[in-house]
Amino acid sequence: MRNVLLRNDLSLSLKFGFLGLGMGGCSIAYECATIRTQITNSHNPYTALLINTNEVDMRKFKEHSNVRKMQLSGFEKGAGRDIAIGEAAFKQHRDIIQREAIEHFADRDFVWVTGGLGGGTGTGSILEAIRMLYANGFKDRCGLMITLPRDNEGTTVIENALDRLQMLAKAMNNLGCILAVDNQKLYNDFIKEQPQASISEYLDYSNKYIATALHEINVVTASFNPIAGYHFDSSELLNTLKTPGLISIGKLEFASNAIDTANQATFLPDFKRSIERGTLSDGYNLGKAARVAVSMVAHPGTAKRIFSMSFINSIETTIEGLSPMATEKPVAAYEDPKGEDLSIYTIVAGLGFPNRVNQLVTKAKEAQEKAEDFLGQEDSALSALSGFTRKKQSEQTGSISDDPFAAASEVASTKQIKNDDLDPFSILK
Ligand SMILES: Nc1nc2c(ncn2[C@@H]2O[C@H](COP(=O)(O)OP(=O)(O)OP(=O)(O)O)[C@@H](O)[C@H]2O)c(=O)[nH]1
Ligand SMILES: [Mg+2]
Repeated sequence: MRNVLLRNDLSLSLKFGFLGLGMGGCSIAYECATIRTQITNSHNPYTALLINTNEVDMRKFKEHSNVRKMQLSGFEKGAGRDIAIGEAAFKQHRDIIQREAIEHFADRDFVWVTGGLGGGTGTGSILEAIRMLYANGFKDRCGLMITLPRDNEGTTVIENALDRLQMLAKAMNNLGCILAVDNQKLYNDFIKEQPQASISEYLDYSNKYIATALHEINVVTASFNPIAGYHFDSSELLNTLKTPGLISIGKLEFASNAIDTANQATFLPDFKRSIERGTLSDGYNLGKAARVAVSMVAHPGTAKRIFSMSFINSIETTIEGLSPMATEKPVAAYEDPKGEDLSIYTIVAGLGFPNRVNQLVTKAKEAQEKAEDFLGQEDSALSALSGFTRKKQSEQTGSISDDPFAAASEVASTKQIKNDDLDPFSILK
């Protein structure tokens, strides 16, 4: 499904709102809210409320009618990666944030609480933000979008993220979906394509990528007539987003002439991989999934050829094999009169945390062990130092008679020692 943003013949399933928290959360929310479509009366389909402590960071977001910015006064310098400060900042301003959220999200079908895990503001305020929305009528229409840090962001960032992930893990059965964006995965993909690019270019790319992925899922479920099988419609998309647990989205595009329906190898392995690899994160135990939905879109000519019963059946059988526990697994096929290729979108809901979280736990443990080793080394150096007594210089130099200048240097060094006696740390100079 190409040129989604340039077409005026598409519709949207759900009105999304984005409550951006901290720099990462605000950047993603802003990118989503600044999506512009050509759809009449939906040129600005999404809404964002951006909450941050840091005043300077807020300036990068331009004014838009559908974006509201709130800087938490008293915390202008940021939370400095301190979760407690981020949480305190949100709590202190909770009433006003609540008022703004109710006002801005009143007509929203679903609100994404969006935060980059690892810092102070977003990470610290995420639980409070969910509590606030739950207490104000958003219980059945909100979920979370969180980023997981990269390996090289340092121990504080990883530990902050794990701290809140532990709490989310305990509460997740009572929450809506959690969409995890694995920054390391997106970074690895990006660096392969653009090895010379900067981190800020990567972040920019990742935010656009996230916004587009979500928007496409929202469009594909509302824009076309189903031609075979089932229709995964807007209300089912909403039910899927309400499903507790992690959610993974996948996307696959084929040149339509690349597929031979009589030869499964031309499409089935790629289809399976696109679910396993996920667009934003991967490494899920798909066997645990509670729901899987597949939406396939193709040009009418291609659709007639490809969407045969046996093709749909092979897709259904693949899903059954991957996620046998899923209670709903619609496979929908659509004709797009303006489509050129075959696009397949999947959503898998009700999952546990991805393997990336295990990797972060291992990373944090390794860092702790390294720190202990390092401190151990320091201790042994200190005790070695305290047990060290400097020999007299004459003893160190060995046989004096071998050195014709020994007498002269002995006089000089004696003078030196006398002067240095004034400074207790002179031995270390
Ligand atoms: N995908 C993506 N991730 C981001 C972006 N900015 C930050 N992150 C991630 O989010 C994590 C938290 O960083 P920030 O959002 O800057 O932190 P904060 O919530 O503002 O917290 P403080 O600055 O400590 O108050 C980082 O460790 C990154 O992994 C972004 O623009 N896009
Ligand atoms: Mg910040």
